[in-house]
Amino acid sequence: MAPAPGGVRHAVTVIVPTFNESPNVGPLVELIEIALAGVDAEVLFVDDSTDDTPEAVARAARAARIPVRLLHRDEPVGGLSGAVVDGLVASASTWCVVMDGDLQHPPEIIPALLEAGRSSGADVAVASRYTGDGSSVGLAGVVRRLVSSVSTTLTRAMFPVRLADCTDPMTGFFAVRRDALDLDELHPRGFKVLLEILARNQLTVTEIPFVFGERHAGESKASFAQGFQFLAQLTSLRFGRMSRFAAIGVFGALVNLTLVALMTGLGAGYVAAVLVAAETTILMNFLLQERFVFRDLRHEGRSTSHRFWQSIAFNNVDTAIRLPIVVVLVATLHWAAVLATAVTLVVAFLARFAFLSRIVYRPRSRRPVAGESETETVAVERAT
Ligand SMILES: Nc1nc2c(ncn2[C@@H]2O[C@H](COP(=O)(O)OP(=O)(O)OP(=O)(O)O)[C@@H](O)[C@H]2O)c(=O)[nH]1
Ligand SMILES: [Mg+2]
Repeated sequence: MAPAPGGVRHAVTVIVPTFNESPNVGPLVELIEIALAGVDAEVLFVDDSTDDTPEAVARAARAARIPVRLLHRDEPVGGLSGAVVDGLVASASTWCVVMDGDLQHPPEIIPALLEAGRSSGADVAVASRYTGDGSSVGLAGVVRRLVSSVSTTLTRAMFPVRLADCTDPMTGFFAVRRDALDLDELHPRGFKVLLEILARNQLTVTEIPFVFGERHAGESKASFAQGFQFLAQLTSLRFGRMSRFAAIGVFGALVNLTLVALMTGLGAGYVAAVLVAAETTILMNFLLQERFVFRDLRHEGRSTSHRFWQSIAFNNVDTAIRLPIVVVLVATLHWAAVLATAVTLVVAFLARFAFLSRIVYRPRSRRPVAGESETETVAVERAT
């Protein structure tokens, strides 16, 4: 992964994702500077703000002795998580510390966090609200604290191995050994970047407790939408593409049967109804899988019309093969028609998923993720 153009290799980069945190930037930089006195460190703000946060960062950079950089993203891909990953890409340091920009994460414990990582030899040192003396007291309201602890328990239950040593996979405060990460593997979205990192990489974890404080100034960006995004992230991390593909397959099968029932009910011929229903479902499934299953791979593979005709051809061949097999299973082996249909559908489902993943949506070449961020970083370097 390429370091930021002109970026200097430090021992530590403190990555701070910011969205409209203007009043918090100055106080935060002052506290980080005190905490990291004598350490070869830089602060990197990865900013998607629409307010004057970039100016606040420029002011703080002039006042500080510690190097302060700004990576402002005009196109904020992946929200908070995307910002953190872009920060990791733009850092050349051995250790990256990730923390919020609103002072809910106390900068004074950064040295202890780094020391925990270094002395244990772990890849990630997590500042946890749920170990030892840690606490989430700064989360506004009982409901948010409850949601946080319930979703943490649920998440750990879903990843019993990868999260075995991490009591707080939802924290936004951690230090990571930059070389231990495969950034190309991450699909950053939403708020939970540590979960994405730990679920997709085989990493060793150590923890220290911390008290999640109250927001210093500015407004919270936490919302219901993020709650849904979190559930989508969790499902996707745990069950992957295949579960979304299966959901669309089941939905398609229901639409198919409903259409057959409707058309034959209205007096259409059986064969015509089956054919119209099959073609409609094939078309609908293509549109749904483009949007919900293979969205991230669309631009890396072949053209839309190529994908369309490959999918249509495959599904029609699939239908043409499946029907005679059902007839054979029923007529010669005396299987029930429903069982024979179900078995061929399951086999066809697995074959179709393999075909789509391996052929239709196969990337033509591995795109270097660093490319995008390098452009953005250049813009930033000018801004600071
Ligand atoms: N770059 C970037 N930063 C973001 C985005 N959304 C939130 N942030 C930053 O991520 C950090 C965490 O967001 P907060 O709104 O404080 O979320 P929270 O701490 O769960 O919520 P509060 O307890 O209400 O503060 C802050 O520094 C935000 O400015 C985003 O879309 N892009
Ligand atoms: Mg906050």
